Amino acid sequence: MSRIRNPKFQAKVMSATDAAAFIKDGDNVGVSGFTGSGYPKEVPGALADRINAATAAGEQLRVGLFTGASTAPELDGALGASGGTSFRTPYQSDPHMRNAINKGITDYADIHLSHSGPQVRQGFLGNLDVAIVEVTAITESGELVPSSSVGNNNVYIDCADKVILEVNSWQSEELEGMHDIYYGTELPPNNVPIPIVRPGDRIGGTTLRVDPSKVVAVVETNGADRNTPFKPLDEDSKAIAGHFIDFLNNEVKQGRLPKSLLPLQSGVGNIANAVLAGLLDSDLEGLTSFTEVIQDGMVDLLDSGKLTVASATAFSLSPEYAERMNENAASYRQRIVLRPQEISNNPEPIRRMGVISCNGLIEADIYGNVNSTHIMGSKMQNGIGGSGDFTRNAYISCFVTPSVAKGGDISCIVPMVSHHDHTEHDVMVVITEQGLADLRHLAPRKRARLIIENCAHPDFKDALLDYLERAEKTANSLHTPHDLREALSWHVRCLETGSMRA
Ligand code: 0RQ
Repeated sequence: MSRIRNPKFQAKVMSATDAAAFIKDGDNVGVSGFTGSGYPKEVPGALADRINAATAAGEQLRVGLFTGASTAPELDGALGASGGTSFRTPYQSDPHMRNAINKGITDYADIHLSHSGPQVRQGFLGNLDVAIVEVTAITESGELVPSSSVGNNNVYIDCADKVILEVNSWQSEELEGMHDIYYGTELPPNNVPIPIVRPGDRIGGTTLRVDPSKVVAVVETNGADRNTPFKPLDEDSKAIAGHFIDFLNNEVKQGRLPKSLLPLQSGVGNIANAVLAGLLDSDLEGLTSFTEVIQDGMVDLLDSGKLTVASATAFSLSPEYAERMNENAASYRQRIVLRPQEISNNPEPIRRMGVISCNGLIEADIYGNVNSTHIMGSKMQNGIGGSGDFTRNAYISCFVTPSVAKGGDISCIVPMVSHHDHTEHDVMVVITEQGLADLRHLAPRKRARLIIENCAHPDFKDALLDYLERAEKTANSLHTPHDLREALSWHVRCLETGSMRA
């Protein structure tokens, strides 16, 4: 049976090339897609072809690109390489898009994921001209069954002047029923509390609504999500996971956390996945998750029964696990809820339910400030993503990282971070393969000694301690002593020599 079950939508089926022709120079385009899942597979490539042809003919065709989060080579890759993206928001991680941002070709506004939808709705980012959204199916009554991510799709479909739908038959039809699409949010002053009390609560319907008169094109596709395999667990990521789990067990022992913990949030990437694998080997049970992405480790936890329910906005799976999800979606949809990102990442339920957050970082400083986004102060890596939504509002906020990067030339613990994403006020626990620093209740100088002692790599420990002791002698205060002439000298040295080593 066709995935397009409504005749009005059937009549709008056309090629990706014809659909892309609806996009004009200067348009803002809101697309589906979150951590490599649920992004449109064909229209963005057709748009990139048009941009390349326009450039070759000496004409201009450039668009502003809004997504849920990171996408894939067919979308951020193709549009980033074309140079036709004048503006990009929020999180991205594609090498071509990153390059366009760092070369100044693309303006990048690195907005918190929970803010991105509401800011479009509020008109802070200008008019949204076109939405391109992947769906699993269109129902008889013209509603949209979402695919492997929800992201900002509800907002983009509601706000855009024109809507292009990609109906992807690679996505399992049994995803229908997994989503919880809540239309109860209003703009201030009319907004109301979000009635989620437990991570698995369902507060909306299972489909997205669309005004059919705005739908200008429907494109049929059959392409897999990005689905990159995770790296095998190495000794460092196992050690990081071990420290994190010891910490959680101790919190339970001290009576600060219940035995089933509190809802867990886990960031993207290999280390976050390793932490989830560590939970699988632990004695912890009855766990829940209120997070933004479901990765392989979380699927294993669901399969084992240790995790009872997971709330997120998207999948980020390896090819093997994506296949498993597609085959067993009917079973997983009892235990997985996919929500719009303005809900999955919303500070209000995160704070109220007491989420335990765990995210990666680029560098942390001795006082516990964290840089998640910039290499050596200026160069954008990916973006803040949801790390701010969760960290700032978590019951216990944790960060995980290897203690060194680039073969040991760079210390991930530095005197002063070269860019601030999460301040010392928000960061409670820092974990490297060396150990864990619990910063709660500590004043800055005590934090510094603990981070250096427990988290820094042995090759950089003495130099960090030496910096701290000299700063204590020369600074204008003993509260957070810094030597401002030297605070960023490690980064300067690295830019000049390729290494932070003295
Ligand atoms: O470089 O790619 O050239 O090898 O940064 O680092 O160690 O592979 O770690 O993939 O977990 O990413 C913070 C970027 C960590 C990620 C960050 C280099 C390192 C490597 C990647 P290469 P790793 P990860 C929910 C939460 C922000 C968003 C977030 C991130 C590359 O976790 O984007 O948390 N976080 N969202 O070599 C120079 C340093 C470095 C460094 C690492 N100190 N200096 N380079 N690298 N440390 C999910 C979403 O929001 C969607």
